[in-house]
Amino acid sequence: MAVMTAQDILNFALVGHGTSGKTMLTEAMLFNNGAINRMGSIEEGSTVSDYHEDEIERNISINSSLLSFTHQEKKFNVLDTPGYTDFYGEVKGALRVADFAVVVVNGVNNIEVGTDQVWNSVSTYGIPHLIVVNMLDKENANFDAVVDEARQRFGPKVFPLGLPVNVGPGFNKIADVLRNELFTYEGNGSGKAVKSSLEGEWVDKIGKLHGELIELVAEADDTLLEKFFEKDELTEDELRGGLHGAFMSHGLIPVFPISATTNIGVSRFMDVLAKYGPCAADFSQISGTKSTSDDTVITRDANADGPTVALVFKTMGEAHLGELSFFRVYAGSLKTGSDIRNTTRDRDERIGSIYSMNGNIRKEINEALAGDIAAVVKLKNTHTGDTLADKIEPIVLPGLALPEHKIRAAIVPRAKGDEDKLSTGLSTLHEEDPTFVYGYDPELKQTIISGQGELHLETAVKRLKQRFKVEVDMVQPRVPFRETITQKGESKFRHKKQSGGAGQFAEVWMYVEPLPPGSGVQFESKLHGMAIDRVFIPSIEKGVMAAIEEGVLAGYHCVDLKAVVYDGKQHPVDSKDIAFQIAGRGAFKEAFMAAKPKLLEPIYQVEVSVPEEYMGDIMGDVSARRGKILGMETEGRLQKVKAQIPLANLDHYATALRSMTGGRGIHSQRFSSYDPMPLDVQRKVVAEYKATTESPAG
Ligand SMILES: Nc1nc2c(ncn2[C@@H]2O[C@H](COP(=O)(O)OP(=O)(O)OP(=O)(O)O)[C@@H](O)[C@H]2O)c(=O)[nH]1
Ligand SMILES: [Mg+2]
Repeated sequence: MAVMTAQDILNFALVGHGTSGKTMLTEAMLFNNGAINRMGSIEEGSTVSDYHEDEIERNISINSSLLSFTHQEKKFNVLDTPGYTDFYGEVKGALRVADFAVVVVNGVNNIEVGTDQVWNSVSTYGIPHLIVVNMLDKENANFDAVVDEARQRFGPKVFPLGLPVNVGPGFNKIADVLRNELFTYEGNGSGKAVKSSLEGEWVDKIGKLHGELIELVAEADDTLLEKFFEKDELTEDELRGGLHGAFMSHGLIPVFPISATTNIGVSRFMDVLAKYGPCAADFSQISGTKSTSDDTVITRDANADGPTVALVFKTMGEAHLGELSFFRVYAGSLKTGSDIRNTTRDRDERIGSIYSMNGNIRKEINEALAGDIAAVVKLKNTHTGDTLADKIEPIVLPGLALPEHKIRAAIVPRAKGDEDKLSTGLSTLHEEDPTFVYGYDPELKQTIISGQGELHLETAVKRLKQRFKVEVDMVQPRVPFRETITQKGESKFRHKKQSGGAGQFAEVWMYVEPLPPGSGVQFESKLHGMAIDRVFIPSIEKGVMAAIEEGVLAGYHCVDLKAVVYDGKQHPVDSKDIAFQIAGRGAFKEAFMAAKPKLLEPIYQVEVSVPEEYMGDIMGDVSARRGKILGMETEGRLQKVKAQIPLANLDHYATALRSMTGGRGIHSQRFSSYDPMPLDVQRKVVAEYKATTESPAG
């Protein structure tokens, strides 16, 4: 493949709801282009894009893949992203570097919750986008219904560039709005079509749409609009000239009818993109900050001659090759053997072999120019989201906007002595995929991993085993309940040990009182007389703090209270540090129990989006989880429910939602507050704690 410049490079991401046919669309594109001589299939695990073992096993995309090929002298860099929401970080990474997005919609299921989700992300990035309606060879496919729904949801600029003819198993023709012609496909999967004149009802139907398209394109450009007002039409050349601009300015959101598996409409889609699609050179400026510590914004021309700027949007460990960093060059070029600065981490890097990628088919290239997307092998200090830039003119590009975590689990290594391997494995996985997060939680005393869903975490655990040779079990993380008090409580606690050996004596008089929520804990000494020597105050405090960490009622941290020591007693010989620590701890516990203690539990704010028909199930489930509905909103065919649910009852929510809705619901969750636990639940938690701490009777 010749080195291509930005005018000839198209960078786009395929995004959409799970199993809408993104990967099969890439397969058809590769076939039409001659990169492969037979289309693979998802069921046989033989596609170019879904080549990883876990993808083949589950018949879904898990990683975004880069597929690069030339079509009509343009280089297509296609990022095929997973639709399964557990891997949404991959979508965000791809959209960060794509110049436009192709939203793939299942022609039977219409706009789904995942379509909405990607649409929101695409809008946030502000990049041009188009819609591909797939699966039109299926019995119940309905192209018009998708266009109607998409218009309602995403606005009047949504416009079909072709209408499918013979939708259903016989789908073989497309009436083309741009050319006013009929494309008849051979019907043997070859992707080839012959053009002919439109006939019958299609003449008027397409003629009318052609007229509307002219208006839409004219509206997107002031000079064209003037011409349109003068003559009440545009020439075909003017229409074509305006198409690219309309697409770029979001004045036109084209819709293409296709069937990926039978390869209908795909070649026409590719041709239109090659001719009118945004190319990398259309995005002529980049901006970032001076450095990670200096957020002065700088803007640069994105051309191949200037200093190099590139962004790593994905890192992946590949068998037999090690880590590959996928990058997009924005300015200058990245060359094998050159030195570059990782400006995000202030480290130097030497660029090794660079590959143009087609799934796992790699072609070594020595250089990637501004506008291109490729992969480089083994960068020592560079992780996903980092900027690589020339030392002479450093710049830090915005990193990836990552989704919030949706699920947590605790992990326990199966074998002792695996701690080092585990921590290397965890940190590598996090560096590759920043949506996978880990850490030791001192409050829970567990190593916690978090991510986007159960499958995301399972995939990580599997990679730990396969790549880092460490096996772990995933267990439920403890829930960080908290303990607090509701009124003042007092105690006078004496610790005395005067039999055998050195004696111990300390007496602490203390009271505790509640503080407002969120205040944490305070310790204060209000000693008036000389009953206790001041040197023992830190000992008492240490004892109190130990009790606060250990918990009193059920073994959880105590919060929102003040402990005050105001008097006590001591012994001239037997009073010492340890004695006052013990007395401080005892006094606190007694005072705490006298202060009507209660348990608090973490409450999460949960937002669920589902098609209307699942609302009943969702609401029932929320209340079964002791949740409260806060509100509901309609978003097109979807309903968005806001609720508060205790973390203790949020186990496996993503999975439960998936099974309640057949994968048609998504949710997000985030910590909201600590609330008092209902008494019956509290009794249970306290009883469980007692059962584990008290020795069995007898
Ligand atoms: N009949 C029919 N089936 C299709 C078509 N496109 C894809 N499929 C099937 O739909 C299923 C999902 O296709 P994929 O290409 O994996 O869809 P995807 O959007 O890449 O899925 P994820 O990446 O997992 O989100 C597979 O069984 C495909 O064979 C189509 O045009 N017609
Ligand atoms: Mg896929």
